[in-house]
Amino acid sequence: MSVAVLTGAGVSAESGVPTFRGAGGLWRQFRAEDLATADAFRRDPRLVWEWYAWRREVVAACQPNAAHRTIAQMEQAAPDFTLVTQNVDGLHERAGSRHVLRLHGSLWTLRCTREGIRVENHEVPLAALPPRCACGALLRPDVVWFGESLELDTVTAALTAARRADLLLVVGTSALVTPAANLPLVTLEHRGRVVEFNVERTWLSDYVDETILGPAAETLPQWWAEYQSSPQGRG
Ligand code: BV8
Repeated sequence: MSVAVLTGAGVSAESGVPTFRGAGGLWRQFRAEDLATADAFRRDPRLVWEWYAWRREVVAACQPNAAHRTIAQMEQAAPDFTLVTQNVDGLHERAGSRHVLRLHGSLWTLRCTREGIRVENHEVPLAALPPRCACGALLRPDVVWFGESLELDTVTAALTAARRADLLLVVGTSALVTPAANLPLVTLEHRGRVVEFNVERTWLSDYVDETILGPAAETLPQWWAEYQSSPQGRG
């Protein structure tokens, strides 16, 4: 039984991390699409870094919630399990998930714009804004911006997991950003079962096998407990 989970910003909502498109998804009246681009960074690296520095401070004060913890328990229980996340907040790792396919990178890694080298950095607040590499070049957040391609090996692994999944759980995503939003369709195309967890219906709801409405920190632990005591889960 191959199980995969795809998460979006909604899985971190109850930890206090603002989602992108729901209430609170704005920062100084900017939309993510305005700031999460290479052009915005070229035009005003300080403004873009102020947004990321603010997000790092918000996330550093948040704790993983019961949905993150349930997904970490699933990884321990299911021999064939893959977690794919669109999130960059690192809360899955802090909840104990050990293998995380991070489609869009991480707030906690910086990348030199000249040499391309990556450095882990958990300074809150950042020592300098914008931060610079020892070589003098600007450091950028090591995230995938709109219009940038995802890391090929990460996307390939995520597509393979979606293709092989007998069961895919889609947790807290508006499914508006591609290629992540295509993963559930790959599972459906390969006759896997897809269960969506969200507080509202999305365009995916018409295609998936089941949509469970409610906050993921409540619905996912409840679903997991019922699944574990079902014949399927005990098998
Ligand atoms: C690519 C990292 C090839 C940065 C992010 C036109 C021009 C150029 C490109 C495009 C275009 N049209 C389409 C594209 C492709 C584009 C795209 O999809 N754009 C969208 C906006 C239409 N994609 C890309 O550019 C990708 N690259 O395709 O490369 C290419 C190259 C060049 C040109 C074309 C193609 C790169 C996409 C990666 C962008 N980076 N993040 C950062 O974080 O700063 S995306 C960003 O959105 C986050 O990663 C976020 O996770 C992601 C998706 O959003 P969600 O996670 O779904 O969050 P959202 O707020 O939307 O929804 C939250 C959901 O949770 C809601 O449904 C809500 O109801 C629910 N919820 C709330 N509370 C709860 C809950 N659910 C459960 N419980 C709760 N308590």
